[in-house]
Amino acid sequence: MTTHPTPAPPMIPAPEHPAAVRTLPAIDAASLTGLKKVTQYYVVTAFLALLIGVLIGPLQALNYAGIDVYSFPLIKALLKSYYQGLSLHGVLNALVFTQFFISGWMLYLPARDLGARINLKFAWFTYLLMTAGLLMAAVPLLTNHATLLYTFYPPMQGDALFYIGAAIMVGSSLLVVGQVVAMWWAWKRANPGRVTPLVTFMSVATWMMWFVASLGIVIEVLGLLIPWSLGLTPGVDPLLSKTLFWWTGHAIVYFWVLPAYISWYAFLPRHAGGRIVSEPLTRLVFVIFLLNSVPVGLHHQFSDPNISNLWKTIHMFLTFLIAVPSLLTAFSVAAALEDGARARGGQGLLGWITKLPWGNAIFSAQVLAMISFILGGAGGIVNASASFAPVVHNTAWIPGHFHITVGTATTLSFMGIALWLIPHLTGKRMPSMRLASAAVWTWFVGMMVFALGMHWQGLLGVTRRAQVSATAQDIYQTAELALPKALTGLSGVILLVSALLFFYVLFRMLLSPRVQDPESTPIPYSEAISPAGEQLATATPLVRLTEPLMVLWIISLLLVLMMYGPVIGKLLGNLQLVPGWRLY
Ligand code: HEM
Ligand SMILES: [Cu+2]
Repeated sequence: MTTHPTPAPPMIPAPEHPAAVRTLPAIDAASLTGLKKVTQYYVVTAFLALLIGVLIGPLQALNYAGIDVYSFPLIKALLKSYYQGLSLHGVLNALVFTQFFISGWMLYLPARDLGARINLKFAWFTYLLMTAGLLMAAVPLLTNHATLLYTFYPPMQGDALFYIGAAIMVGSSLLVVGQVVAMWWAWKRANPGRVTPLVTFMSVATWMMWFVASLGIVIEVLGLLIPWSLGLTPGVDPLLSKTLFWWTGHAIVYFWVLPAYISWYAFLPRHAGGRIVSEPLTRLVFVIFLLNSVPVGLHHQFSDPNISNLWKTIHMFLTFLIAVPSLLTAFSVAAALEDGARARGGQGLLGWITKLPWGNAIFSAQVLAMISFILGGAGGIVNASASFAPVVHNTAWIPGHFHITVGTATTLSFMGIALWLIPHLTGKRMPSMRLASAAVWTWFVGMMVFALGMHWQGLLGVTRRAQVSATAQDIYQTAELALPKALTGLSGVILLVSALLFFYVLFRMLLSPRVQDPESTPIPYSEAISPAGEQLATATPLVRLTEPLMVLWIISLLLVLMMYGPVIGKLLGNLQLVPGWRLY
């Protein structure tokens, strides 16, 4: 039985999926409305950030097509330099959009899954604090006082306000971790012996992973960058900072994709009329991510001094290992879709694919996102290999890679999810499936063309983070670059059209009146072919092994300390403090 106080009528039915929790009372209508409102604020803030961030992208694509638009009066009035635009693009898209969307999404899902009545005041406080941090960091970004690119590597130095705002924004996400873990723990105590429902399990494991991952950047910003930018310390050690940055910086990519995995596993089968293949396997995948996502960051530092090759190699192998749960995901989700397609009469070895609901933008966005992720993941293995890394490191290949991972696997999934989530939160209706589909397919095509152009340019040695269109060096004018440059420029145009279509659909939906009961668009829970069951006593060993997330959380923290302790210890023993630079 539950410990929640004073249930108030009227009641909203609990989720209809088989693993739904029946011992908690249904969440009451007022709290549900409140929960939906705060989630909506997170999601809308996220998409506002994406809107601004994405509008800068095509300018950069034109740069890599050899076309310099940064001296145009309008653009000059808005952006002081290519690099200010690039800093805004990276921060708004990769850090702000993702974190806000995920905070709303992974607060809402477990609360609904468990039927828990959360502390709404705390949820609003967290949202407002996160937004305050964002606005603080935005001031120096917009005034060209923090043109540091989204990695803000020292000794490049920005205004203290940027680091303080970023710390508050990232720190607020840890409050969401606290709220969700506490919610789950209260449920555990109220339901001894029960198996955690799958969506909650995936959300809690992801938040736990993010907590361990975030420690690197939290230590970097609080311990090194803020005191340094305030002039309290004489200098900063760039290598130590960079190492702490990549402690978080690689794992953050799993913080970006796992929330999409939740949807691919739990909801995507439903859109296709299929079932989750195996809940126990899904739980295993998330546990591997919890344990193995973080101690891999040195694959970003193969060429850095004062870090031994032994540790670089260990991190490299751990990176290869973390490809395994993604492969498990690709096969499981494909099987779930095949299950749906065959139920709809699909036949043949591959013929079933034609029976999938490709015209449904909610579905196609997420499947195209997955396809993109398969290609991106393959490229990731190349990036992480010590032997290949020197070929692609810091070339256009790298942005080519992460636009088909975070820029498509995550972004396109969130776009697709928004198409049902916003009606579900607000009772508003999606205005046009055709326009939404057009947005989704053009995003996919645009990003595929972009990836082709950028990977190709990278292999030919074009550097990333360079205003190549404004340089006099004819190395960037050779004939062999003509085609990849043209492809990159073309992709920028396709993606601009796609973004305009998507945001048109999104804002028309948001600005329209409420026309239906929000709950008439349900959370698309899928059934499972092989469920985890409800009671631990009768569950399989795999389910029982994956249930104690608290213990696994501690193990994951210890693993990170083991894999980073000696590396950071050595750097601390040989500190090299240097003063800050402003290059902008
Ligand atoms: C309209 C779509 C987009 C286009 C045309 C685009 C284009 C580009 C280009 C050409 C670069 C490389 C710039 C350089 O290295 O000098 C870049 C960098 C980047 N983009 Fe995008 N992008 C788009 C959307 C996105 C999205 C959706 C995300 C993430 C959610 C994203 C995240 C990033 C990040 C993190 C960087 C690296 C910034 C840095 O190096 O500091 N982009 N983008
Ligand atoms: Cu990485």
